[in-house]
Amino acid sequence: MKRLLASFVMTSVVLALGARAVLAGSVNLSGSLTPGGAQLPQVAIITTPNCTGAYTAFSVLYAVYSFTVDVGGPYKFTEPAADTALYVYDGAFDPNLPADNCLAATNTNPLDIDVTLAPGTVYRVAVIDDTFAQAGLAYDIGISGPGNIVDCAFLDEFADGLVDWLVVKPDATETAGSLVLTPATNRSRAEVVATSIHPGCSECSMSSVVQTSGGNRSKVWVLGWYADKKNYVELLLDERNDAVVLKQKVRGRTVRKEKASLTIDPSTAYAVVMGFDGAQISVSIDGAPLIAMSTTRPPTGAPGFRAKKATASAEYVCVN
Ligand SMILES: [Ca+2]
Ligand SMILES: [Ca+2]
Ligand SMILES: [Ca+2]
Repeated sequence: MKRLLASFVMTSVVLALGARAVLAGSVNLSGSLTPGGAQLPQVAIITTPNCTGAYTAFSVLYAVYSFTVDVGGPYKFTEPAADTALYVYDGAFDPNLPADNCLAATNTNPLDIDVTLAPGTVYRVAVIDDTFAQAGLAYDIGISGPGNIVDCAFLDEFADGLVDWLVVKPDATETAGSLVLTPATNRSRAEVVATSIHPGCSECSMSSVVQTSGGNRSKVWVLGWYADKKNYVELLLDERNDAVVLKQKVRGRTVRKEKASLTIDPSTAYAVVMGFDGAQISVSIDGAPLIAMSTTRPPTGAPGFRAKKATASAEYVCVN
């Protein structure tokens, strides 16, 4: 079969990602493009290492994944098949306009390209069947780099101005693309959890980029595995004391607790990744492993945030 003149992305079927290590600096996104599956109506032309901005009018099978990183730097993208092409997007991906937001692209097989990424952005990677035949193929996208990579089975970029998370305590808004928590009074907590739209998970990871206004007695928490008010995991970001404290709550009791020192500055973004691998709850901030807390009680639930005597904001939440 001939290859397309340009190359590109594949598609869809974002199911069944294999088992992955928690907080790993690499991830593999594997699957199959199958005739009858999702297609791009046109192909963004590639001159490795990027899109040219032009298109070829030809429908191709594709798959696309969203992911985040917690450390800035070069990340390697590989794909071993003979007839694939790959695109990396900085932000949103529009299947109808697959050259928009194209950050990097390659159709030189086997695919192997380095792309500079940073925390705070949700990236997409797309793969296409780069043949005229469109008979489908199996793909295995490898991504590796200096930070933790979380591909987003669940993603909220807080972009639509509507808070559809469960508001446990007001106030929560989506402002300028961020979730913002503003406790109503100096004594109260603002708290939101994703239980309204997330089914919960156990052996999973969550990534977010958060900041706190800080100040005396300020407390901001990233919540994980939130099942209900008595069963969850909380990570306290204590700006004043420059520490993080991880606790697991079961039936309202703290059953596990670990603390680590970390300089936390007000109004500064921190990339937080928490994961549970079946034995340990791990916490990494800006790519640095801070806590690995063993537990015999597997937590299950959804992500969330809480703030007290501080305004807190989160740029996104990505869970897998
Ligand atoms: Ca956002
Ligand atoms: Ca929203
Ligand atoms: Ca501080």
